[in-house]
Order: sequence, then C-alpha cells, then structure tokens
Amino acid sequence: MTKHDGRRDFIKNTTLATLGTLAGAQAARASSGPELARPEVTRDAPEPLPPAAARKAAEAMRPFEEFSRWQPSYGWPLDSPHYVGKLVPGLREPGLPPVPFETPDLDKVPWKIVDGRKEYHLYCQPVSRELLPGYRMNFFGYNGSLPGPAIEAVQGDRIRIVVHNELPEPTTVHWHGLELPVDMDGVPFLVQDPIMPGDSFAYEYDLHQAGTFFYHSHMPMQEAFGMAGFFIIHPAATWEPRVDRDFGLMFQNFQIGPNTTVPDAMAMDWNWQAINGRSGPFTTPLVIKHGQRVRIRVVDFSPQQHHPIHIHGHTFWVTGHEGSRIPYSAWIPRNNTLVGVAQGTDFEFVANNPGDWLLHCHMVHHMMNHMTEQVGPRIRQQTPLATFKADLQSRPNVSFDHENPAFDVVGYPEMMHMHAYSDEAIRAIESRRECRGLRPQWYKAVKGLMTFFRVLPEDLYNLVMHSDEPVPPGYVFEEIKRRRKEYERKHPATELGR
Ligand SMILES: [Cu+2]
Repeated sequence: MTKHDGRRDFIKNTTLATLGTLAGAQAARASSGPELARPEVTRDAPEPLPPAAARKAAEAMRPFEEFSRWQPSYGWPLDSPHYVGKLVPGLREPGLPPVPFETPDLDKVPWKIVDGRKEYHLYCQPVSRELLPGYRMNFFGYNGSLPGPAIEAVQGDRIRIVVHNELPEPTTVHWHGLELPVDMDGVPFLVQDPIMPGDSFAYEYDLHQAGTFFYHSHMPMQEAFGMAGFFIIHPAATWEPRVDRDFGLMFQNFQIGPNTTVPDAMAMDWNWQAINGRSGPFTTPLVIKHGQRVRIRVVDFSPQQHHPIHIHGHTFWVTGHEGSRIPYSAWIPRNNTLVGVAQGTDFEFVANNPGDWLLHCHMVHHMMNHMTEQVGPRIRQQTPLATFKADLQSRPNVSFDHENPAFDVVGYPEMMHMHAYSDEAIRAIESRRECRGLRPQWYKAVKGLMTFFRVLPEDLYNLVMHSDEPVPPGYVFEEIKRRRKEYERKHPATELGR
C-alpha cells in the first residue's frame, strides 16, 4: 500500500464510519428522542457510601425516622410511605365512603332524585354579601350566595342541574374540568343559546371523573362579579390514604372603590379579598381534631390574581389539581404552593401540631383589604372608613417629624396598623363557636386572604365545638402551651443524645 493509497483508505473508512454513526443517530432520534453524547459508564443511582460512612449516616438520621401523628416529626427515609406523613391514613375506619365535603361560610346545593337523575337547582341572582361585619357588598352569585353553594356528587352519578336565570342579563353555566357532552358545556353561542332573564335550562350529564371541579358563568364580566362555586365529585371508592376531613376554600378578589358597594369588573387592580365570600378575620376557621388527616381543596376564582397559598406549622402534600388526583409518585411536599386563576389544588397533611395556624395567600397586597385605612399617614392616620367618607374634602398632613428617632427611616412612613373595627364587628368576629378560646385580639393579624386552622386535642375540640361551657379568651391556646411544656419537662432534650 502506498502512502497515497493509505490516506485514501483512511478517508473512505472514516466517511463510511461517519455515515454509519449518522444513520444510527437518526434511528436513535426517531425512536428515543434527541441524540446525546454517550458517557462511557452510566449509573442510575449515586455511588453507595463506604460501609463505615453509611453506618454513620444511618445513625445520624435515626432520630428522624419516626413520623408521629401526634407531634411534628419527619418520617425519614425519603421514599418511605410515612415520609412527612405522605401516606399516613386518617383516624377513620377503612372501607367507609368518602367524608362529606365541608365549606366554611358556604352552603351546599340540595338535590333529590327526579326521573333517575340527581337533580340540583341553581338560581343565578344578584346577591349581597357581608365580606366583613358592616361591609355588605353587591355581587352576582347563585342561590343567594357569593361564591355559589357547593355541588357535591359521586363518581358515577347521573345528574341534572336546572339553571334558572334571575339576573337582568343573559347567562350560561360552564362546568369547569368536566368531560361532558358538548351541548352541556355551557359556552354561549358556541354550544348553546344564552339563558335569557326569566328562563331556565337543564344541564344533564353523567359523571365518570372524580376530583376538585367548579362551575362558573361563562360571561367574563359575570365571572369577575363572583359567579362561581365548588363542584366536588367524590371517588366511587374512597381515596387512600383516607382523610378524616375534606374542606374547600374558594379565593376571590374584587375592586370596590370608595363610596360604592359594587365591584368594578373592568378593573385590573383589586382591593377586597374573600375566602368563601368572607375576608379575614371574618373567615371561619377550620377546626380539626389533633391527629386527623386533612384535605383542603383551594380554588382560585379571582379574575386576575394568582395566590401563593401558605400554611403554618405543617407541611402538606400536593395530591391533586383541578385536572385530577395526582399519582403518588408525583406528590410534592410544600408549605406554599401557587394556585393560579381558575386552578384548584388539593393539600393533604396529618394535623400533628396542636395550636392555631394561619392559612393564607402570601401576596402582601392580598393579606389586607383596601389599604387606604391601613397605610396610615399616606392617607389619613387611624381613620375608620365612615369618618373618612364623611370628610372627603380635607387631606391629612403627612409629617416626617417624629419624636421617636426610630421613625426617622428612609422610605418611612408606610406605617402598617390594624384595621379599625367597630365594637359590633368585633363581637360578630369573636362570638363564633369556632373562635372560642383563641388569644385575645387574635383577629388583628388575620386579614384579607387569610384564614386559619385550629388543631385541638380531643377534649379541647369537644369543649370548643360541642359544649356550652364558657371558654375564656386565650384558654385553649394557653392550655395547649401548658401541655407542650409539660411534655418537654417529661422528655428532656438529652433523651435524643444531642
Ligand atoms: Cu393572593
């Protein structure tokens, strides 16, 4: 072979080899996605620790292996069924039907069997709703309520929902997330004629899905006026791990200007917040027995605003969305999760940490209402809305001269202070059964898109929810604190060897 021939052979062989590689790569692309460089060695797990290091790591994690239904705990290792309580069932017996859905501050739509179908009636109406005591606002809603009452059904039900239009304008109802016959989907003109004022329309379909759904008007301005409600379809067989409680909270917000009670549905900004039609602290807390497994279904039906929903003192698993229940392998532990407009998220956790815990949207402007009362010196210091409205012409002096040097801070004065409630409003807020035994003045820190859940040992739960004994302010909170301190005395930190 000459030197020249050798070079030619090299080129020929290389070209053939390259062509072969390209053909192989194309085949690989067609069958299994993009071409990747092949590492010489592949591993699908981290390299195991040397035995001594593994023993040491296991030893270090041993105190965190237990998950307790009764106290904050971790449940290591990562893939165990009890990790952060992931698959720890509630206290109910197995084999029972799903627990009824609970909607604080809202009703459910009653039903009866008519001609072989569960029949519900929805009345589309102008409604008024007291977002806070003394703040009665006007919306569009259903059956006298904002948001509408919850529809509760079971997978496999054949249903009929008769919609009666008592609004001064046409409407339709859309069943959000349901896979139903097209002429039942509730989009005006595209699939049905609008239901005219005074008319009714019967939506009939069968339910093969299960999960967190909702219904709403398919007229955008009516949606911004509040026309929505829960549509819960329980599974035919109870989901495991079974829960003891199943709550629903619908988040909404509205722009309601000074001197009006009617939301501006065209607005891009929002100053009034509602959970199930009430603002914190008028939102009724979820009262839970210590040790129960809880599901909270959060739906955001705000016109434009997304809500990062946060809970205190517990870690929840995201177990479902408005699409469906999530396979176990894709559940995510969180304590804040973003729920976007027209989305729903199911939270599940074991209530193992006694006390009163906030559940709220974490957007600061959503954590309070119409800020004119709260961002004090900018507008008018310490002035209730009624006084403000009675004297619209005068403007407060904004003073940067403070006697206390602590106030001489660049950017001041965005002074945050509390909403000025009337005595009557405070009575309405404090007098609810669910609020018995909370710390005095608790309501000062629960505002806007805030509510809370109370995890109560059984005896205190019964005292609050089922007894007529008087419960002094702060009693339940102090009792929980006292019991924890007693437990800590009995189980000193040295027990853990740390
Ligand atoms: Cu928010």
